[in-house]
Amino acid sequence: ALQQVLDGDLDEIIEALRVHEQTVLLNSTGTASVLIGLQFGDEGKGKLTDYLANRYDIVVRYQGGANAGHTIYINSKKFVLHLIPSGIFNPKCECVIGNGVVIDPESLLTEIQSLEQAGVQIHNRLWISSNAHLILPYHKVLDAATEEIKTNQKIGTTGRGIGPAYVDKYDRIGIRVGDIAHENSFLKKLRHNIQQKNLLLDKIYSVPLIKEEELVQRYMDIRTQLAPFVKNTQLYLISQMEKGKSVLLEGAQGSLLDVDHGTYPFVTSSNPISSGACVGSGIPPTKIKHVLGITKAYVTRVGNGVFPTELYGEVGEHIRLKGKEFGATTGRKRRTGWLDLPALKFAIAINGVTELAVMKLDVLDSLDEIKVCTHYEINGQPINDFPCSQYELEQVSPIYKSFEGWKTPNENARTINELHSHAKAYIQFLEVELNVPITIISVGPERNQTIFV
Ligand code: 2SA
Ligand code: MG
Repeated sequence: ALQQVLDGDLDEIIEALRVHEQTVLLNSTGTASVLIGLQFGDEGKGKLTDYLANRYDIVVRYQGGANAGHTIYINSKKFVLHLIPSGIFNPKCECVIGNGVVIDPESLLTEIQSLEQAGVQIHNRLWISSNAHLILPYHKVLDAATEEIKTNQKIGTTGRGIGPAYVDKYDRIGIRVGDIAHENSFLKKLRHNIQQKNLLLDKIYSVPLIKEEELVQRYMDIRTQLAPFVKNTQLYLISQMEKGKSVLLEGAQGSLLDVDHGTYPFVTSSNPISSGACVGSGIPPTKIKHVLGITKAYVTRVGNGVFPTELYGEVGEHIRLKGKEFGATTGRKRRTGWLDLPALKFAIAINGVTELAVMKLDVLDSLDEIKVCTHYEINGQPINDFPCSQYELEQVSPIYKSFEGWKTPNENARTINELHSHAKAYIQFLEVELNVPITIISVGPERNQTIFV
């Protein structure tokens, strides 16, 4: 079979890959798949996780926290999830918030409540890792205060306390979800941390302090509300997989925001990439059979940091409005730009992507011209690799290939052949350039506006 592939032309190779990967996706018994954003977040992970969840038994979040905003439309009703995995709308799916996530319990309880009000069953379907760290109110105060004192390089965080909570985790002073089970030691840790943080807030940042008694009282109540959800999810996941259950690991943010591999320092404080899924869930790498990479048909970025293909004029604004490109957590305007193949190839490589989904193709529907950055140049010299350093990335000039727009709505297309021929040519160009089969194309926010190639 390999020889056949080697002897074949590109189309046949892509076809062979596609058939192989779809088999993996459908036969995921006892294995795990990772669904991961290949850009700066907001690629459409929420929509696809919801769409694919009916093929899996368990959906897991493995990093990040309530900075994420996963938007899902079901029958024109919009839901935004921040912590709860996007499998929650599929009643037969269980959902797990893994050990790698930092959990703001107040935000989680609000989310649980609003889903329950919408008729979604949460109890006995949602499990939270006892090893996940808590985000406490002082982390949010510190998030804002550390941004405030940065004079030139503000990251543009979501203010959800993500960075400071991970700092405490790696400083080994964090409080974990499992700690709530032991009242006395929990309260001792909590009081100690509040007092330490208040020293910082007072002496370094000169901002209002955390009210210790008020916070402790609030958390006495939160403790009891969280308790029913807490589990050793690491072992639970492994044992469920041994019984043949399949798992979908849902990334948050995106590969270029990864703290190790992204556009540091303008990144988040976790590892969204596929290998982070193992660390953040306890699932061993040998169980991951499938990595679905998600890209939009263009690029957005919210927060600061380099963005080589950014659009500043009318076209950028058009994409923002048509694509509803506003932060799902903070409401901030997302920056918009043309698809960037060097960045995408890099993300595909570090994630080991086995198949690709292209989202929001419909957003480009009314443009006269569509551009794709095929490579970069620095001082007129082409460069092949996506630069690691922020400094070098700031020097690159994107070189574009231009496509004639299709100027026809594609939102009703349900097969690739129902796409306008120019839109189909755009997808085929990407598939060949990226050398990964494109198996999903999204042409609108609703579940049914999805083409399975
Ligand atoms: P943080 O808060 O410490 O994680 O911020 C660090 C950087 O990571 C970016 N970041 C995000 N980028 C895109 N989408 C995210 N979620 C929300 C959304 C964002 C929002 O879905 O729209 O509502 O603003 C997300 N979360 C973190 C962040 O912008 C910083 O650049
Ligand atoms: Mg989002």
